[in-house]
Amino acid sequence: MNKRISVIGVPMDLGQNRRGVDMGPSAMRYAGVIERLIALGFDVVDRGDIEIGRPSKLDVIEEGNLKDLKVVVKANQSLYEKVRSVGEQGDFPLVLGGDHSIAIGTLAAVAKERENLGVIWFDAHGDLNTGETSPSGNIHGMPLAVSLGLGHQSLAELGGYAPKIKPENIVIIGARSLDAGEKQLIREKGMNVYTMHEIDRLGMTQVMNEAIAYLSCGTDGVHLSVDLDALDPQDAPGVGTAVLGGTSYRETHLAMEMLAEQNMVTSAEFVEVNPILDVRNQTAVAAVELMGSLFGEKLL
Ligand code: B3U
Ligand code: MN
Ligand code: MN
Repeated sequence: MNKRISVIGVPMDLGQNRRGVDMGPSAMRYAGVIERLIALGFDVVDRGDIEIGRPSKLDVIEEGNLKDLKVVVKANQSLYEKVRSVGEQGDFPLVLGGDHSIAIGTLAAVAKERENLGVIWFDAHGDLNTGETSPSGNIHGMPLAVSLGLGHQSLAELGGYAPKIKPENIVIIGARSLDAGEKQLIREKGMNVYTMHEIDRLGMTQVMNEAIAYLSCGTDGVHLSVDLDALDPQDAPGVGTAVLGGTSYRETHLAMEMLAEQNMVTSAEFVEVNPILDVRNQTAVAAVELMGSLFGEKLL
């Protein structure tokens, strides 16, 4: 793993309906993310926050089932440029959200110079909707579909190319709330999804062993995207769309620890921390602790 980590905050809350997730980057900084990574021996540069615009009323009328499309595209364009520039300097990009719509910009940047980027997507959801299949019109439910080249052109072609990712290079872990259109897309593309059913049956160790073995062949980098709603709401209550029956605090740490041992992750983002819905910053603290494990923190 690179010795220098560039931390980029994205105070985005327009990819979904609940305000507050824009405070995620502050909450994770307050929970000590920078100090924690420095203590692990990394050179850490805090690049500050991406600027997020405010939507005009017209945007909603113009774009149908894609809420706040223009502002989401604009912020993702800025994020894309920022992640590209730190990547070109050889830094490890660590992006703090913000809602999951920001993965559109992160992925556009980290996939740009890679033919076969692998993606590990921890999430209760598939984030595989398009404007046509989305029940909500919320863009945070669409970033994986966008990275496959699906959906509105201004999203899919961000960074000037599409698709970003091949469906066979994606592994989704923790899913338990998939919409009809998402299930259909998963079947059509034969995508690798470890739902909570597989995690219950196989255990996190086997799930991660399989995911790691699978992505070790043929990928030229791995992006890790952690939506805190993958965790059970007991362990991560501060998220906008909590779904019962998620991964436990320890299971999720184990997953991060196993990734750290492999030294295979080349970029990461932690998203959907909503301090307004949180309990004493517990979810932001959990996110920062998970980052500790991902970057090699050991219990002993
Ligand atoms: N699949 C639903 C709900 C959802 C997606 N991502 C989150 N919630 N966090 C949708 O709106 O696309
Ligand atoms: Mn998500
Ligand atoms: Mn989710």
